[in-house]
Amino acid sequence: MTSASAALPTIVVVLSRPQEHALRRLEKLFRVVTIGRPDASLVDAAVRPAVRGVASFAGFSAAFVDGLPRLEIIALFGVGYDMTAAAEAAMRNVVVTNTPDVLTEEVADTAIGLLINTVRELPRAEAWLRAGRWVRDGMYPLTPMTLRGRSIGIHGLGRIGLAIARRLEAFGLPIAYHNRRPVTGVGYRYYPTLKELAAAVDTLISVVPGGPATEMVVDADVLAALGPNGVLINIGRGRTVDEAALVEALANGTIAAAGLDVFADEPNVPQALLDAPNATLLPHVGSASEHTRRAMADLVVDNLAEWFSTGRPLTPVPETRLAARPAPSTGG
Ligand code: NAP
Ligand code: 8YV
Repeated sequence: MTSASAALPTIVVVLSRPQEHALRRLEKLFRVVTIGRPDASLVDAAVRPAVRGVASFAGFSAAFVDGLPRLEIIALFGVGYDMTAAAEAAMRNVVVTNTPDVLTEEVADTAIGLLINTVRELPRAEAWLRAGRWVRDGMYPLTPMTLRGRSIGIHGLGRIGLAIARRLEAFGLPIAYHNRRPVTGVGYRYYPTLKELAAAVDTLISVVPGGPATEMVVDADVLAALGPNGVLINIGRGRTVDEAALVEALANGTIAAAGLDVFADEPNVPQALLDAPNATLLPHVGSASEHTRRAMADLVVDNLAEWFSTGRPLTPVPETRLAARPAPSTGG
């Protein structure tokens, strides 16, 4: 360590996968210690008391916060922070930031692709071509489902839900939604319960945050309400859907098809879903372009930079919006 870098605030970078560009930026601004998972004991005991910030590409627990006594901020990679201890961090006056907005359009694009693939069976049609069946067996069969005439229900009309809705407006499809509260200034019909929304539409797109309030709320009742022409798209969090009920609904025709980007126990996908011909499955790639992942990583760095230069993080999560920066201290 040079004497110049010793004067910079110490931050820990928790990486689950390489983010070279963000790491290089962080190294210019901070004295960086890198660990592979959010476990404070992986930080040298002599360094732990000096750590003031964390850039986490892999979440964090309350024990992790407890293990870093001088911690001020954890900058998370990703907008969803359901698998983190944000509330516990807030109680310890530690700011938590996430990466909203910069991924909204990418995730909405992915949702539309997943919807079309699910309804028009495009991955299966391509597999037909690649397997030589176009030559051998002729045209791929006409798809029983179409987007034409469908009505859309958005479960979670937030940043991404709205971006999906705007795209589907251009497709000429009617849109309704369910949130805990109606959104002001939108013309889409609001349903106060998810079951009422599911009963009113035939295409349900779930994009709510994970957590206890949304755990398995897309259950057997909601799927039955969606009906035999029903399509479920989930691009929010896997645990929002009761996967066992979904498997049964796909097998017995309670709904027609599902398109899933997220699963309850990633990266493990239930065999019954892998075997279901009417399920279209993606490995959580909603935001996964180089462009958008770079923007997310930049926002992680920008949040830390702002905190340590102005005391005002750019995108704190609501739980920690009021956390305050301690009086400036010098060094370490
Ligand atoms: P957001 O702007 O906060 O929108 C979330 C929406 O969900 C809000 O409209 C909120 O409205 C609603 N909501 C929250 N809790 C609810 C509940 N219990 N019941 C019904 N509605 C509820 O968040 P966002 O930026 O759109 O992101 C949404 C989620 O998408 C993230 O949290 C993340 O889990 C997921 N995501 C997935 C990917 C991917 O790669 N697949 C990528 C990015 C994000 P009310 O508060 O009025 O209820
Ligand atoms: C990321 C996401 O895949 O932002 C989110 O909530 O689910 C995705 O953009 C993830 O957070 C980072 O691995």
